[in-house]
Amino acid sequence: MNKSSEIIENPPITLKDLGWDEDWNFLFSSFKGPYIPGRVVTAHKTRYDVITPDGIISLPISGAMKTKKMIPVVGDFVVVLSDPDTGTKMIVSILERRTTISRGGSGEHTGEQVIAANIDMVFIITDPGHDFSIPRLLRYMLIVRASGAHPVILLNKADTCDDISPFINQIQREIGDVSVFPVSALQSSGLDVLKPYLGSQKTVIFLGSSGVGKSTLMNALTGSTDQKTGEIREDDGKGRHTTTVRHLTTLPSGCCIVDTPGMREIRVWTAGEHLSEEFSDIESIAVGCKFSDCTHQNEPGCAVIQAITEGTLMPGRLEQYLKIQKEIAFEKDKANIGLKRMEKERWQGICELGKNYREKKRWIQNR
Ligand SMILES: Nc1nc2c(ncn2[C@@H]2O[C@H](COP(=O)(O)OP(=O)(O)OP(=O)(O)O)[C@@H](O)[C@H]2O)c(=O)[nH]1
Ligand SMILES: [Mg+2]
Ligand SMILES: [Zn+2]
Repeated sequence: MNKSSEIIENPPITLKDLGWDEDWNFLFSSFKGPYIPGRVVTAHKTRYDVITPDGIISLPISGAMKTKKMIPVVGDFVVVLSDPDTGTKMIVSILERRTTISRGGSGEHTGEQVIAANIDMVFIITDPGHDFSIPRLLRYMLIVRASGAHPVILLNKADTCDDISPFINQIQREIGDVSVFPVSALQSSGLDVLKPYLGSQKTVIFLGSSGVGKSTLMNALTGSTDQKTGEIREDDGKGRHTTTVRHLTTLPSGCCIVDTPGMREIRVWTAGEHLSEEFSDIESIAVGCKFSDCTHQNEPGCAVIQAITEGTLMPGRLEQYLKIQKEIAFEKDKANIGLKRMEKERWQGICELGKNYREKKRWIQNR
């Protein structure tokens, strides 16, 4: 066995089971040579578990990809170099993504952080306990809207609550255009309504805080205990998360599902148009504001403030809108600062090269 790859298992899963279709085939056909297609099922730090026609293989990425910062994520369809002469196996390219689930970078990281690719449907999972928060759900909704995937909200742990309907009503009232289903992953109840979303060749991802029951739901749907759930917890110093890596698995229906670790911080990474879409109620009222650049905070003739005074718009809704708007502007600034810093570092690098060259030249002349 060569050092660059290692066959993990040989599953009876084909790429077609994972959503490989004519369009992917077309994109792949431009790669001529000893290449095979694959789909990333788990992305580790520097290696990727990829399903290929040869089975699941743990692979590194090529040096060129590293240089271009072309980093695969779970769900990516990739091009794998599989050279029978040298035994080399590595990922050499990523096929153009149809959708990307992204968020703003957390902490030191700036810009877009891609969580997963080629996702059709997102199950945003919450519970009727301490996790329940409309602002949090709104953030997830924005992430999904910007991704091109379709959102569904699941209120898990319905068994822990005598009456779940007030929670559903509140989501429908304050978030609007999205399907909401109460389920109990632990008791495997309410799951039948999810079947239409779990069709063959579709990919679904679970998003939600740690402990809401994403992995329990994954196990309930797959009928396995493959995903570790709440009882076993790994303390990473920043919080306790049971799932630590994003992982794609398949259902007998042919649907792919991706379990993710709970998100600590949900920074929105989106263009303004998705904010307008999510808050279309405010945007349509704002058409009546006196000033076209009204910030709906203290301007005269503001139709939004008037709607709040008249009770046709909830103040909390405007508060959320303004908060997320500010956050998106901040993320953009942060990304711009990051770009400027990169540019500065690049110039520093070039200057450094120049300095080395001049020193070398001087040394040769003085010899
Ligand atoms: N009562 C009840 N408990 C549940 C339900 N679903 C999950 N749990 C429990 O909630 C705890 C957390 O479940 P997990 O599935 O590990 O949660 P998770 O969202 O995967 O968490 P992370 O991997 O940390 O992001 C476990 O103790 C589960 O047994 C449910 O429907 N009802
Ligand atoms: Mg989990
Ligand atoms: Zn206004």
